[in-house]
Amino acid sequence: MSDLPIQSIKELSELHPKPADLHFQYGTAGFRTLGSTLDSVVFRVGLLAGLRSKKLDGKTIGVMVTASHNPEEDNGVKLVDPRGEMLEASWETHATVIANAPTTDALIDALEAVVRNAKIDLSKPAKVVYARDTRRSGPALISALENGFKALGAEGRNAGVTTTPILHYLVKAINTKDTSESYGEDSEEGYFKKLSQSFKKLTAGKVKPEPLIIDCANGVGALAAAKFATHLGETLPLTLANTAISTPGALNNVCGADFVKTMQRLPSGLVDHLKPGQRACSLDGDADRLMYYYLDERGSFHMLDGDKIATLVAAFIVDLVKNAGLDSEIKVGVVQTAYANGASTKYLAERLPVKCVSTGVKHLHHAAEHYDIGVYFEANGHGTVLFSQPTQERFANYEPSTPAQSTALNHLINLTQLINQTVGDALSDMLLVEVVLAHKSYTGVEWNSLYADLPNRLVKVVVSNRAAFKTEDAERRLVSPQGLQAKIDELVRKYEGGRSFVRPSGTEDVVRVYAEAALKAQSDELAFRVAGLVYDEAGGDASKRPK
Ligand code: G16
Repeated sequence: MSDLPIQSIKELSELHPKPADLHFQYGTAGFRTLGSTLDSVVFRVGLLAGLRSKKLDGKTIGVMVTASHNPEEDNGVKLVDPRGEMLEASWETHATVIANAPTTDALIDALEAVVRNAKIDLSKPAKVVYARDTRRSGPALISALENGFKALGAEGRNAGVTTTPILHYLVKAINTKDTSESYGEDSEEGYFKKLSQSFKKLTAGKVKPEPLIIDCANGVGALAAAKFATHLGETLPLTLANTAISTPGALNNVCGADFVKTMQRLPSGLVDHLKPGQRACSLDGDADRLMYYYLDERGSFHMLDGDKIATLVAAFIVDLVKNAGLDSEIKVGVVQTAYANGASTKYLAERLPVKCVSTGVKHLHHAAEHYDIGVYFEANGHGTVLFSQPTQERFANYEPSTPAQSTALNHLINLTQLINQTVGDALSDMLLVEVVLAHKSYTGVEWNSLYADLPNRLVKVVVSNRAAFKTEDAERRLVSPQGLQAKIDELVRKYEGGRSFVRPSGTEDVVRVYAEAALKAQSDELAFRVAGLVYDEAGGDASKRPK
């Protein structure tokens, strides 16, 4: 057994001291906070990524530097496990401990404890692939990360400025290279080729679609969408909006998927371009979330969110499985969170199994793995479809008995190539939606009419200590602060079709309040009254009391 390279860790750690007054937490999507405070955290994540790789026998680990939907001044860092999935939960604890070690000596002690507890063989190689989004704090953080690799002697591969889902793809492609489970060429180009070729196969013979407008949130999705536009050509004409990736202050500002979902209105930059009925969609800051929408003849805005995407896609896949003659052996299920609109859950549950889990892709992903085909989407547009390995093998060896079965089977096989199964991927999901719309000959209006959303409202409350908020039952009920849930229940009973829940965000320093009711005015009122309760209970910032 070799030892930790203590001298080089010490020397480089001194260049990245931990700010004394800050506590860091590996949350819903890794570490996220002001980019200017993250130097020590990212250096230490570099060390941890190396250890994680050694623990997994030298498999390549991913590191993504991004704060996704958060404001431009924020940044973040998260680790990706070898199959392209989020970091295993037990290592999130190691990450938090290591990030908070107050001194270099304490850091070495914490690293040694991880090596001991996780039984890591330090003689194994360490390999990491890493990337960042377009934030201005990114380059300096990447240097800190590289120092972490250097300190541990890990081999790093820089994937440059790219989307989070492409980084996840690369991790899986690298680790499955030259195996029977090969995920594709381990390059950005390989990703674009794989997805666009399967898209072309899936839409062959279909009517050429009207141009689709993409709001790129002034983020890294603009670069990836432009590459897709070249690969797809006339198969899917794309018009890109909000592509100002180097304009300070533009990222996610009055645009992007999170803005559209929260404000339920058009992002800036699209008003003059969108014709009635024309499809448009928004990506978020690292292109892992997708929101569709259109304007009707009267100019009213209609949003097609993650729930609508889950419904569209699940129904399409269920039909294909049935048409292929595989419905008795392959089961499709859907995973949602408490934010799923009640009308979507009702619609889905009448047709197939539906499970509700806590917020965070990692929770949805793991739950979806229990199905032969698991469709998971958060209402905020983050999601994908997983085909289990046995299901993919069944597709490969199944012999259809009719031409119709053969066509459906081919579509299913092509879908396994089109969909980025490692994580929610806005651009892959966008192509998936376009495939379904083309097959069904649906416009946005027809898609939207599958079910009518219950009016709903999402509100953020700034409180002095969001850690005081603890939940149970997949975040649908509060257990702390004591007594608050009973007050929420009492309020909810006064509203027809009322539903509301409160949970602390894992990516922003706020508590989130969600409310639904039969009428729009009521859902707004319920959300603000529950937010008022939260504020009163938790000593919120007086200037930010929800009104
Ligand atoms: C991240 C997570 C999502 C989660 C979202 C909001 O998204 O990956 O699963 O829904 O944060 O989480 P919270 O409500 O805890 O702040 P993204 O797009 O920012 O990476």
